[in-house]
Amino acid sequence: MAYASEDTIAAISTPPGRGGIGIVRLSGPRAREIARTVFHPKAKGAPHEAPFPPRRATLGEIRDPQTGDLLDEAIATFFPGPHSYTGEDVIEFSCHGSPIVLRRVVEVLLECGARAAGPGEFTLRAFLNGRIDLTQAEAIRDLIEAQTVTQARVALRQMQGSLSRRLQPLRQTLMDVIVQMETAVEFVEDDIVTESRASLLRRLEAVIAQLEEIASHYRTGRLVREGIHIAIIGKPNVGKSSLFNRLLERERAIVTEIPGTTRDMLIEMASIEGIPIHLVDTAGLREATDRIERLGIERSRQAIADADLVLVVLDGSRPLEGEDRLVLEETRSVPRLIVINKRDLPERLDPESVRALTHEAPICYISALTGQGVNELRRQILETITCGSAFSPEDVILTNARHHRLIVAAREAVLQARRALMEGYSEEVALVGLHDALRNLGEITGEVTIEEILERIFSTFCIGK
Ligand SMILES: Nc1nc2c(ncn2[C@@H]2O[C@H](COP(=O)(O)OP(=O)(O)O)[C@@H](O)[C@H]2O)c(=O)[nH]1
Ligand SMILES: [Mg+2]
Repeated sequence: MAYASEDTIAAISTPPGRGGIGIVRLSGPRAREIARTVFHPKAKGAPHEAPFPPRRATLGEIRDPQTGDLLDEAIATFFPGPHSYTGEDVIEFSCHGSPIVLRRVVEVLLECGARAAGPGEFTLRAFLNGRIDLTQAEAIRDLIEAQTVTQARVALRQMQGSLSRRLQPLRQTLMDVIVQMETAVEFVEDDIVTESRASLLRRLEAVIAQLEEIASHYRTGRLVREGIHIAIIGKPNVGKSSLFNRLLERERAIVTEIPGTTRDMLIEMASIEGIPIHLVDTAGLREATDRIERLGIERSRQAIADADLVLVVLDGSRPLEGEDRLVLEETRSVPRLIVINKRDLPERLDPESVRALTHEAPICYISALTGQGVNELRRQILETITCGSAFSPEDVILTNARHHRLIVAAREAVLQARRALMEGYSEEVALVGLHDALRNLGEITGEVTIEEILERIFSTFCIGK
């Protein structure tokens, strides 16, 4: 796609704050010309007017061309289009990482005719210039925002085109089938048409199966991307905060033998096999004795309502009590795991009494104090949230709700086309569905672009990317 932007954009590309290095990026037709007015190579004999050597670091001074003031000593690198990130001429200034310096540098670039880049505008240009497709652009944002190693890995693979590569043959098949059918419409010869319908149907069925396969990744894909909320619930003193700390692998919550120690809700990020876990420690659920505790308990109820999974903690060293029954009652209708804690102490909790009240919920025995059984609990959590399907985050190719919606829509459209063919409607009817499917798939990679989509996607980027 040929795209010629008229203006040259500039922005700080490194995060806000102080650091060893801060990068200012300049992209567009006037990048070199603007850079020349502010940047003065230090090397003797370097002709000031000469263009920057491509892809080579040049040490120099950045000066305000109006006043001659020295702003910073920096390294400039020139990436000539079209083989640059944006596909245009790009200059990157590696300055000292001071927000004051970087802001000043951008200011003089703007004074020299550059325009301040909007969020994601460099990547938008990369897309418009055909350097990357939309799934890759979105993956760049996901990579930047990744909070776990797995999220980063999945984003990296998508950035390298894993999803686009899977979709390409499907688009090709749809196009082939469309061409065949358009031809059939042109040359109406009954024998040939009925002959090829069977084989066209087979091809469409293969496409439907593949779309279903890709869509099925979304369950785990969404887990990898968004993670899940797990609340730890139980009466006071059963060891909720101890378990919270165990799962976080640090002493985050205060643990004491005094019932009611945890009053407010604590939320921290943990991860199991690369799935981000938003873990919530709560005040004990019981008939409250004071006002603060009552408020804490209110929040615990909220946490139960908000959680994707609840860990119901019971004290294995004591018989089941009324307060435990209350907890089991309150968590009755949410997905839950029963965790029987204090395994290191003599067992006084009758498993049958628990079973009778919990039905199907899996039971794990642990000691939050010694760590015994905690890995098994992690495994059980993973199995519960992935519904027992073998989970390998490495294979996830679909994490994005937009992609998922379009793949489901494409599948629907192909199904409709197939139905039309099977029920003996004319090719024209089936063609409508196939064109719809193709358009949906095209929207994923951006081959069919709609202004609104672009705006929505790129506005979620940070400035300078
Ligand atoms: N023996 C033993 N004591 C534990 C275990 N887990 C927690 N405790 C103790 O039980 C008390 C209450 O623990 P805490 O985590 O604060 O419980 P919470 O009120 O449910 O948050 C503390 O004295 C802990 O040291 C365990 O697995 N074994
Ligand atoms: Mg606690």
